[in-house]
Amino acid sequence: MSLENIFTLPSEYNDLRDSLRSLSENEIAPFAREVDEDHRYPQEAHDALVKSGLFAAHVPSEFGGDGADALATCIIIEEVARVCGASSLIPAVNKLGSLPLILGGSKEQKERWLRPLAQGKGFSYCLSESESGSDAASLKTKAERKGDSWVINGSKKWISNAGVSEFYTVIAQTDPSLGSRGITAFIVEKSDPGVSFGAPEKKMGFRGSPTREVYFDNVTIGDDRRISEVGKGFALAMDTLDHTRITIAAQALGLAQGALDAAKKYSHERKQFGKEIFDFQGVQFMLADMAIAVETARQITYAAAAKSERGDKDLKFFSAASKTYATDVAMKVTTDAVQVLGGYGYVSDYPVERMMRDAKLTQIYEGTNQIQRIVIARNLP
Ligand code: COS
Repeated sequence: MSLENIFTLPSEYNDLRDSLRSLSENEIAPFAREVDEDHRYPQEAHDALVKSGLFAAHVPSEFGGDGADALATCIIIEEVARVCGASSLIPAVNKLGSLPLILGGSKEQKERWLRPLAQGKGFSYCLSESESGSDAASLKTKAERKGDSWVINGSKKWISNAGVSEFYTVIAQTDPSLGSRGITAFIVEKSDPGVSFGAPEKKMGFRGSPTREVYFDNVTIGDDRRISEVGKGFALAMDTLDHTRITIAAQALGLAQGALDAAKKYSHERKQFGKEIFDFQGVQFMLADMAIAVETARQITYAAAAKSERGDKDLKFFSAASKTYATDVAMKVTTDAVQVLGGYGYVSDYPVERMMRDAKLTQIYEGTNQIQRIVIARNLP
């Protein structure tokens, strides 16, 4: 037996991290505060990611993407989140929106929507509704078969990057009498007649990423837009989340790492009682606990990503566990980073209060951490 390369990333992942680190610091970080304060989409990050082929790096190379595996995609999201949470939602949402197509679509359908995605046309995921959040199978948006077409009516809520994205995976009820077995997945385009968007939500964090309702008013599409078997859309939506909840773990990990880095730097700059505050054991213990938590979150997130790529049997457990653990870590570490910076942590001159506000959402979206614990309990090792 050899331990060579066990618990050590192969060098290509470290190289990817290095290039993302410099892209994020040079082209994304300078706008992070502004997009948060102005509640505006991070177009600079969008353009930088498209230019470097990382807008939707998970798209297989046969469809014009980078063919990044699940771990590489996590590292991309983590590194962008380390400087700007809202920008990291670009690659994360693009994977979430398009994974049902990758898992369930035909070759022609993939050709049709993945290629433009890789080139910069975003892809959002429409599952939640105003009355259907944790109980996802209770969704009411209807798709009715009319001859060769489907007619969609209803609305979806909390849709990340709505209005910016060109394409939308819509999970709709096709036979209400069948419950979760009467749900089907479709692709709707922004330009389809009958599609419209609500006003952007006024959010605590992730303010650079627009969250809006999406309305469907007699949106009539062909059967070539259906990407699941009729009645298999709920299983496809859940299968998707088993893979993408790991990207939220990666995003949380990036936020936590960014906050830890800022707190460590500040602790050496700030002097009180005649010395750096780093020299006080009270601060050292906080930084040590933050670093333990971040590194532990990284290990489970990367392990989960490898399981996603391989389709391991224990993916459901690892996916939900990594999401729960890393997002709870992000909340604690970003809050502690604010504490280390004191008054300076509480104002927007430093990024840690923004990271703390962003971290809160990671415990809520793609399934609350309470729902994750249900999934974990149902899939105990
Ligand atoms: N992969 C594939 N199929 C799955 C699945 C998964 N991970 N989870 C459930 N299914 C299937 C089940 O096999 C079952 O199919 P059959 O009826 O054919 O046996 C069906 O879906 C219903 O499953 P279940 O009864 O477990 O569904 P529940 O209504 O109890 O819901 C939870 C399960 C709570 C886990 C689900 O509703 C959920 O994840 N909720 C949170 C939603 C969410 O994350 N929202 C965030 C919005 S996306 S940003």
